[in-house]
Amino acid sequence: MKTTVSTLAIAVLLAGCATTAPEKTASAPPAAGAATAAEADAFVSAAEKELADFSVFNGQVQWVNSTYITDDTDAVAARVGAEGTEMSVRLAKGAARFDATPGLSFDTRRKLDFLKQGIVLPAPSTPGAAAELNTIATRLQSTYGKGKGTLDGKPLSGNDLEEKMGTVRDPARLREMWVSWHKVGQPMKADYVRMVQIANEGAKELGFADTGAMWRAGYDMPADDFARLTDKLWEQVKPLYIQLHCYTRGRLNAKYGAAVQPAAGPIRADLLGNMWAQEWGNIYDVVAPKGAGNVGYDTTDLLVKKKYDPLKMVKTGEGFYSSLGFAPLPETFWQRSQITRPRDREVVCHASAWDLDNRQDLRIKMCTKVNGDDFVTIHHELGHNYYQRAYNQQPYLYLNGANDGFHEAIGDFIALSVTPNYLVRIGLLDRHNVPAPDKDIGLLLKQAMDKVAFLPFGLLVDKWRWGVFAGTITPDHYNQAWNDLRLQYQGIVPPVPRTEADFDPGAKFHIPGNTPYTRYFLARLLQFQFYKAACDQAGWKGPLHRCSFYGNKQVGERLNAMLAMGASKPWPDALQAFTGSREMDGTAMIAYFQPLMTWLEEQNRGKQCGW
Ligand code: X8Z
Ligand code: ZN
Repeated sequence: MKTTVSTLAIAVLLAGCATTAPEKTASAPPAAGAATAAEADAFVSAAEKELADFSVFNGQVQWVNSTYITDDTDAVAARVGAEGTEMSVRLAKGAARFDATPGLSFDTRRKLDFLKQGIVLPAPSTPGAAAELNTIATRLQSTYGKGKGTLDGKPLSGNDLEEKMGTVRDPARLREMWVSWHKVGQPMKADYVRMVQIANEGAKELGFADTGAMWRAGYDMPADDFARLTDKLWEQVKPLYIQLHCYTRGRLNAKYGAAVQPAAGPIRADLLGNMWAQEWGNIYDVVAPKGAGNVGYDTTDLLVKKKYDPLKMVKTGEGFYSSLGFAPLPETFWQRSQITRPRDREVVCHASAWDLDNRQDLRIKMCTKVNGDDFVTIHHELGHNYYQRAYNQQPYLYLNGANDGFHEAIGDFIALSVTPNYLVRIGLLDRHNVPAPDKDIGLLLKQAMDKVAFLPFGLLVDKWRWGVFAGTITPDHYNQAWNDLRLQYQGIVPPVPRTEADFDPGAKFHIPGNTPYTRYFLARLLQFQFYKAACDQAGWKGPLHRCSFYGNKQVGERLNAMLAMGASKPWPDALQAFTGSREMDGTAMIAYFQPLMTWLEEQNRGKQCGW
């Protein structure tokens, strides 16, 4: 199985590729006599077979655990997970035997690198280590899945709280939800500390400085260069974020008053319409300027008015991909997916996309609500599924995205095409209600509240984890370091004081779920690169944000060519195949938002921006 949000990302190979060796040579057992290229080929094909067989059963087990959390399914998931960890560590060490083997083919070299680098949580060979690691990782994820908070003193699931954070506007009630939900992290702390210890021992045995270094190794470049690249990309788009932050802070100050949101300094984290302040589109009504800001429709309202249910939302998402020429989703998708939250059992609600048989047993797992956020998330998850199916003819170790950022970007790139004119075409919006060109700033602002606001969050989650794995962030400072990064990059502060008894990172799915997060930062930039390329291919001449390539079969064909490559080539080759460029960068995103940037600078003139 390959899940894109790996439910239990332990034995699952990281998306990504590498032609470069890890920083240190893996400390594999000394080769008895030089290993030959023919032996390497045989080793790789046996490894692919073993992993493929295991992945199907593992996928079934993890699926059952995520869609029916009990002590028993936790135990089963942890046991199979441990088997997977032991298998992948054994194969990683086996692969290192061929480090000095001359004459390896491109594919064998690449696959050996994947085997050595692609373990999210490695364990050392100490007896019992893999079992302990997987017991902890399963418990962390299930603790998150079962988490509850309150609103008006009444218990609510994490999924319900997530939605309410987008609609409630009373600061006291927002604070209640934020504070009560963040308690979910507290019992995770000790487990997290131990998990980091074990995984690091495992990473060291495989020749890496720590687990974070292993995560950074999967991008077809030296790990240090990759870390520097992410910083460079952030510097490129940061001015846009600073302007958006400045403007949003001013509007929140006007709405709530200085006692709740001061006019200067950081923004209070619970006022931004999202539990993690990671996307702010839900408070568009608070920041919309008079006139240009009145775009005349709201996706949630349209879905509700047209009586969409979650199934119809997914069918609509499928319809977009079909319009590009992709085959319909298989019947089993509809039979086996979890589209809504089951009412009588605990599940992991955080959305994910699955491919259970590495061929066509595609599924999504969501607790879909009828709102604009989940409409975008559906396109996002389906992007994973169509990617998985497009590369299903590749050998096992290439069943992955060009890098993990590509996998996260496909569905979002499709969703950028959900423009007012597209909504008219599918009958959601009345054609008289298409916003006129003088509403462009409003449309761009709405989009920026989600897309631009996310950038610093997308970067800092792994800044924290890289620090934790490297030991520069120690357990007695876990929470402080998290909130320091939130302040430094996002310019936000928690609504109440925090201490080391809190474990706020644990209240964000990907931390207890052990899903690397830099992928989402990369995807934010890549999706605009893909979108601009598709619009160019479609011959679009108007403002970029009004372009929809819905129904364009040429775009679909060219997209399919990139997706079908899977991880078989270094990611610059895949990027070039679709966009003509070999660089990930922020230029397309900046071009998309250029009119908004100019407008924000005008609005913020004379203000002290930053915090
Ligand atoms: O986790 C996700 C997807 C599943 S891969 C729903 N996303 C990140 C998040 O929710 O934090 C998509 C955007 C960022
Ligand atoms: Zn995703």
